[in-house]
Amino acid sequence: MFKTHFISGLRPPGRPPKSTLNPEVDRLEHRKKMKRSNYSVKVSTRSHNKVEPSNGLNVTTRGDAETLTRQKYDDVLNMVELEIKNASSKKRKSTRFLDLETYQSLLRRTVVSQPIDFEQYQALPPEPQYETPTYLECTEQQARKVLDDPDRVLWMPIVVRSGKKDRNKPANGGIPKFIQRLKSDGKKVDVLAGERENTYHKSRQPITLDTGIAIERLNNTNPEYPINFLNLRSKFHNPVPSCIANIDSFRILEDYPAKGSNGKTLPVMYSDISHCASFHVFGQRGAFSLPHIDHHGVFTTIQCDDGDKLWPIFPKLHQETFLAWARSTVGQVEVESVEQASLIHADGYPSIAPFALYLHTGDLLIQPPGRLHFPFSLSTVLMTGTMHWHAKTMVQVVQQSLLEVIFSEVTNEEPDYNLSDKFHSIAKEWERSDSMYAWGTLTELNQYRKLIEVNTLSLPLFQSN
Ligand SMILES: O=C(O)CCC(=O)C(=O)O
Ligand SMILES: [Fe+2]
Repeated sequence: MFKTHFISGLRPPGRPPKSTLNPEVDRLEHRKKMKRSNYSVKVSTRSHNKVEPSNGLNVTTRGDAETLTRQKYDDVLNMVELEIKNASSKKRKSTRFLDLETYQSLLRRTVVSQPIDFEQYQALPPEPQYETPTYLECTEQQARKVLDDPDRVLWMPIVVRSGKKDRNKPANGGIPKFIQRLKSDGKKVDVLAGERENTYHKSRQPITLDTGIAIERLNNTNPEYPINFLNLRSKFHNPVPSCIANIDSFRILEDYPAKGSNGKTLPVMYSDISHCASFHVFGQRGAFSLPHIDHHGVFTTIQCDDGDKLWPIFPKLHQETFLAWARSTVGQVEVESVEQASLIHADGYPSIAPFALYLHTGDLLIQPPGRLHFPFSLSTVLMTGTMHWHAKTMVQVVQQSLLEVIFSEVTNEEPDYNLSDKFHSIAKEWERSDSMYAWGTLTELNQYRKLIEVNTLSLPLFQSN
C-alpha cells in the first residue's frame, strides 16, 4: 500500500510551524558545521566500523552473527560502489544513481555490532536506551517471553535465526510458488521500477505494471533498475509469527474497529491498516529502499521466506533528532545551533551511526516502532511481514501518525482512512475497567485523549501530558 490519502479529520501536509532557512543554504551550513562538530561514536570506515554497544551493555562475543553480517555488509558496499563507478561516466545521472550515492554514504557510516542474548536483555533496565546500536538475537520461545513481558515494551530489534535444519529451506514453497500465486491472483501489480526519472519525488512512487511484465523483468540478471514489489497483500495463511500471535496487547490493530461484533463478515476498506496488516515485500537483487519509518507507529515483524537481505537500521533516536530529520524531509533543517544542525548528516539522515542486520532464508526480524531502516536485497528475496500496535505504545502511535500527516516523506506507506474512528474506539476500550489489554498509565490515557482530538497542525504534538 502506498500513500495517496490523508487521515480523515486531519489537515493535509503543510508547512511546519517553525521558521527555517533555504534548504540549499542549510545544506552548505550543515556541511561546515558537521566538519566542526566532534561527533563521538567511532564510525565511517569499512575497516573501523565496529562499535561495542554503549550505555553499560556488557556483551559477549557472538561471532557467527557478527562475522556473517560483516561479510554481507561488505558485499552490499562492493555492489553499490561498483555500480556507482560504472555509472559515473554517464552524462545524465539517473534517480537510482543519486539514491545510490546517498545509500553509499549511509552504508559507509553503518556499523556492524554484536547482538546481545536473552540473559543480557533481561538484565537490562526496562527503560529504552537511546542511540544504542544493538539488537537481541534469541530463540522464538525467548522472543515470545520478551514480547509478552508485562513490565517492559520492546525497544530494540529482535532477530530470531532459523534453526539449522530450516536454514536454506524456503517457507511456503519459496519464490517459485509465490510467483505462481502472484500470476493467478491479479493482472496488475504496483512496483518501484525506476520508470519515472523526470522529477525527484515521482520516481520514488510506485507504478502499476502487468503482473506478467513485472515478473518477466526478474529474468534480467543485470537490470538498470532492479524491480521492487513492495507491500503486496499477503498470499499465505497464518502470516503472524508464533512468538507474537495471540498476545492480547499486540492485537489492537487487528481487533479495531472490528470490536463490537463477533460476526465473521466485516466491511473491508482497502486502505484500512487493520485489513492489510500482513504483507509481502519482494525485491530483485540490488533493489533497496532509502531510510524511512513504517507507518502509524507499528511494530513490524518480517520473516525472510526465501533469499538474503541486509537490513541496516538506525538506533532508537532522541525525539529531537527524529524531529530534526522529519523536518529535513521537507527541505528544512533547523540551524538555530550547531548542536541542532549536527543532528543531521550531509546525506540527509540522522548523524548517529546506523547498524547492520542481516536476514537469511528462515530468519525473522521484529522491528520496534519509529525505527529508520533502509533494506537492500542481496538476492531476489521474498519476505512476509505483519504490523502490530501495542496497547502500551498508543500515545506514540497517534504522535507518529500526526507527524506523518505533516511530514509525509518520513514513511513510504499510505495512511489509513479510518484512523480517526479507530483511535476513538480504542479510547473507549482503554477507559473500560475490565479491558483485556494492558494499557499505559492514566496520564498517558489523558494525553492520548487530547492527541486524538488534534485536527490542526498548530498544536504541540509532543507535549508531555
Ligand atoms: O525491502 C525493501 O526495499 C523495503 C522493505 C521495508 O522497508 C518494509 O517492509 O518495511
Ligand atoms: Fe519499511
